[in-house]
Amino acid sequence: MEDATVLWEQEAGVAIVTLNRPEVLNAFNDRMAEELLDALRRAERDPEVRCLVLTGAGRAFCSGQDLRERAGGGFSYAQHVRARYVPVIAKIQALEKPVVAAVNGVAAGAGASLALACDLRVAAEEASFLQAFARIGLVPDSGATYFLPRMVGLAKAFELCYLAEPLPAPEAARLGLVNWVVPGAQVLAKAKEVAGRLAAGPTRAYGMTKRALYRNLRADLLDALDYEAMLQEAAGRTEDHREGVQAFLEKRPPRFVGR
Ligand code: T3D
Repeated sequence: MEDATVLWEQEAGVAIVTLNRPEVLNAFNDRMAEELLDALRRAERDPEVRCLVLTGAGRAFCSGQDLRERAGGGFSYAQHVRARYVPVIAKIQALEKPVVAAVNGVAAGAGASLALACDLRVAAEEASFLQAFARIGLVPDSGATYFLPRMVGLAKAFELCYLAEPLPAPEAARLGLVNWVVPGAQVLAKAKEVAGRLAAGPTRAYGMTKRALYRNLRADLLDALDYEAMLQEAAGRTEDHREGVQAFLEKRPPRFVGR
């Protein structure tokens, strides 16, 4: 049997999902897109998984669409993007659990979009983000035009998309696109450390926080305030909320169970 294009490991509430086509810098073929979506669904279903780390095997995070599959013609780009990339990006956004990208190396094209779609990014010092699309006469997809201007501002987004030069991780951190930059050998360990902390947190409150942050990007203030109140009603009924308050009153750390 062919090797899996996406690997799954699970440790103490954290699922580590690794893109596994290192010979092409983890470029997406159809199979890898399907297997990644399966892994995201598994993370969604499994109550033992309370945080997800997404990373790449070898020296890259992900180089976007496998361009060896793009020689020739007679192919619908719209259909392909909708069938393969949109479900993955939408699932990461809809997943009510924290998702941390461990960007171990270059993230290019849809691979950069994939990293941007995660909630947090830990990047290796030598990693970079490349809006590779213009280099091959395509437009940024898989959420790049949504995430980039929100994270770095419109002027920088234009520069990155038009000039298609690699953005080194330290500069990406300065711009607010990356949360932590660490030496390459430590990137997975740092991501696991962050993920471990999140996996021990109030999972349902995190899930609702994610919903509110995304939803309220499009809201006016009164609408955002009301949505927060509605979610607070649900968060206030969780076991983790009761435990958090009890722990505060007893002057001890909380033991959140994710319910
Ligand atoms: O098609 C649709 O459905 C539309 C959707 C599009 C979404 C997209 O993602 S479009 C953008 C596609 N991606 C790219 O254009 C990036 C292509 N790759 C690169 O520009 C460079 O490889 C990198 C800047 C990412 C890294 O450069 P470097 O010098 O570190 O590595 P390399 O030597 O270029 O690559 C190493 C190997 O990986 C090489 O194979 P070889 O020669 O050792 O056999 C290279 O061909 C292969 N590789 C890298 N990226 C891809 C790839 N093979 C197929 N597809 C790739 N995307």
